[in-house]
Amino acid sequence: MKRVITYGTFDLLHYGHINLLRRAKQLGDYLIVVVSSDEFNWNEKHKKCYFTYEQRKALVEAVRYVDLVIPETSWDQKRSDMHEYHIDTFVMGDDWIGKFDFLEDEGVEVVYLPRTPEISSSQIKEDLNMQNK
Ligand code: C2G
Repeated sequence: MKRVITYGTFDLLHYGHINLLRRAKQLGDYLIVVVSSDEFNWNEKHKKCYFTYEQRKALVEAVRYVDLVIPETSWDQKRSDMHEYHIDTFVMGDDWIGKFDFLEDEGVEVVYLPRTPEISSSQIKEDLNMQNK
């Protein structure tokens, strides 16, 4: 059983996220999604999420490609996650290209997939703000 993992905030879940999750699942048989906690988002990514971690977790869990959702609480958990969850392939959108190549040292394949253009959680917020003006 080939095990794939990916990380993200997944706020305001949209078709760009779904495109990523579908392609990640196509790389294996079991997909683990590590969703950033509220504290991690605020302290480390300076992102204020619209949905809480629990709400974002429930949305991602509802996606047919996803087999398990766990919390991301630190930038440093990736190395141990690869071993704890017996990961074969690590996947991220190519806005992160090169940033996680070090995980190859842990014996995993590192794959960067093209992002879906034009859509992002921040773009959605911006567009909604404009409409309310
Ligand atoms: N994504 C995508 N296309 C978009 C938007 C996002 O392919 N239009 C991908 C991103 O490249 C990422 C995943 O969807 O692989 C989740 O995106 P975010 O929720 O923005 O996650 P991010 O803030 O990049 O957090 O430790 C890694 C971080 O947790 C990644």
